[in-house]
Amino acid sequence: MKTKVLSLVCMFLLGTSMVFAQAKTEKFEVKGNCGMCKSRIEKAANSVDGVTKADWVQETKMLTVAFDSTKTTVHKVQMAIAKVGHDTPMHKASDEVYNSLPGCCKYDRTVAKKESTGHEGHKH
Ligand SMILES: [Cu+2]
Repeated sequence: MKTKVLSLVCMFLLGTSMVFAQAKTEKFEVKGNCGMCKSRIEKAANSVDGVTKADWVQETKMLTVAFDSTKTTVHKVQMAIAKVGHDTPMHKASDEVYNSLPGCCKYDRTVAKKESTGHEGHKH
């Protein structure tokens, strides 16, 4: 009887912890240039369900985002930002969206070009 009550209490505790919102704050780099980028990035982040706060700092290119981890993930937030044209560590914006950005917003994109192997292998 006693163990039954205990297991019920355990189940109750597990259940409630899943219901309560899990506030989380993450910080990551988002490529951008100007104030227009700032509002675009923050708007994209805020459009994600579960995001409660988004703040991008132009000088450091760092976005601080607060969200409910039961509703969304950093992954989803970064995906939404990449969709509007800004590169994030996890997701890169497509060339198409990037090219459609206003001139001032075309941030420096250091494209890591894959070099074709120049080594032919020695012949004997
Ligand atoms: Cu801009």
